[in-house]
Amino acid sequence: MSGLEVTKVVVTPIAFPDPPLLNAVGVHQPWALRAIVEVHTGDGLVGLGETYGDRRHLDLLRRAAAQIAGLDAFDLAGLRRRAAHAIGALDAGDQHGLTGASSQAKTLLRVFSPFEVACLDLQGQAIGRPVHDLLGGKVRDTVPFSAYLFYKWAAHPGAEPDEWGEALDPAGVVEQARMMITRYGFRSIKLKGGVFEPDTEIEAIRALRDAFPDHPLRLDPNCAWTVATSAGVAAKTDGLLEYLEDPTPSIAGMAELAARAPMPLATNMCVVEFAHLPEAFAAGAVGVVLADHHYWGGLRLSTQLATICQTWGVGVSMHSNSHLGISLAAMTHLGAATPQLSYAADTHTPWQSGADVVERPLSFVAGSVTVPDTPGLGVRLDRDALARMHEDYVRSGITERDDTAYMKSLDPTYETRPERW
Ligand code: GKR
Ligand code: MG
Repeated sequence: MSGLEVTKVVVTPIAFPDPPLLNAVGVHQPWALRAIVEVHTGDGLVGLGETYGDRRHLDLLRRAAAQIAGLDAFDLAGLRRRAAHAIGALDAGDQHGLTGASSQAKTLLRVFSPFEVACLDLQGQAIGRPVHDLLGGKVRDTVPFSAYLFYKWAAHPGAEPDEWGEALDPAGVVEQARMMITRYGFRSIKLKGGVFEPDTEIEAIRALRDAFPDHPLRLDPNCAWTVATSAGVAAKTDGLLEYLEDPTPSIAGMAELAARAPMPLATNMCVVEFAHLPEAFAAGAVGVVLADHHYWGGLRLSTQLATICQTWGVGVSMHSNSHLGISLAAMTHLGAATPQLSYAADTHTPWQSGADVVERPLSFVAGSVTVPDTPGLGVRLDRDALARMHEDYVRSGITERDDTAYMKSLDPTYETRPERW
């Protein structure tokens, strides 16, 4: 298809306001970073991708972007070869400490992903079909998402309280859940833990169960607990959780725990690339893998991951980080075309208070996003918003997500370590 030759690729780092959400490694900074990828073709089509905005990742994105002009947007194998050539042996590392170990293979898939999504967006636009058709067709018309709760302060120090207020105890967590469910209609609830000692977080889970008897619940302390502590939490939350997410680090630790835990263990930290699957599945370490196309190598490889999970009797859910509407659209197409998705997907969308880089972001009705049937991803770039958010990126002076450094700047005594409890 002659018109689908890539003529230009633009990578734009952006920043948008983020509330003080607490987690096992600190607190979200006042600005969250993303990078927006535009892939342009000769006949004026623009394909979109969205990914992390951290400096080293951005550098690799730019190296890859420089190699893509001239490529046919249908040639995803060529795209991967060019991305691999562009980044060579470089490894972007994992500065966040929340999405598992890094490796060169994972770095390549993370760099490839937004370009793959943008090329699928282009392919869909060119043939007049939605991206989910390119992934094998949709198996559902709506994709369910979960209410993603965080312990949080009322405001960043020195700022006015945000609309969500403070959530530092069970009552605050329940109130946050109530607001989120009233606004968005979510039917599953996830609490980000690893902030307070485990019994305090179990109290919050019990309070959520009392307040929402029919909503499936999840707790995710991002590896803040030892195997022994995790086993204690698993016993105390028996019957309360649909899954316990990343209670403890490593495949071996999760396998030891899984043998005793009454509920499935889920992960976006110990199984984060294809090379981890054989050991983890053979050891029975995890019952649910959280797919995330941003680092599993895009939408097509994520559907393959789901098929492998199914072969091993492992469930599939979806992980998220702070993100905007291009990612939400990509997650929705992936969710639509992944029969194995057996849980509501995570999303940080409610925390972004309506900020977006797309003109009409997809929205939630009764906790789900209706799958778009328009060509491509079904979202268009809002160029004024992109320019504004890029200025915010420059003005913020933030070039890396670093929840720990921000927390330490506010509380010099703060320490973080895996298996803190
Ligand atoms: O936004 O603080 C956060 C989350 O903790 C995020 O960074 C994690 O990667 O949502 C993620 C998770 O499920 O671990
Ligand atoms: Mg997680």
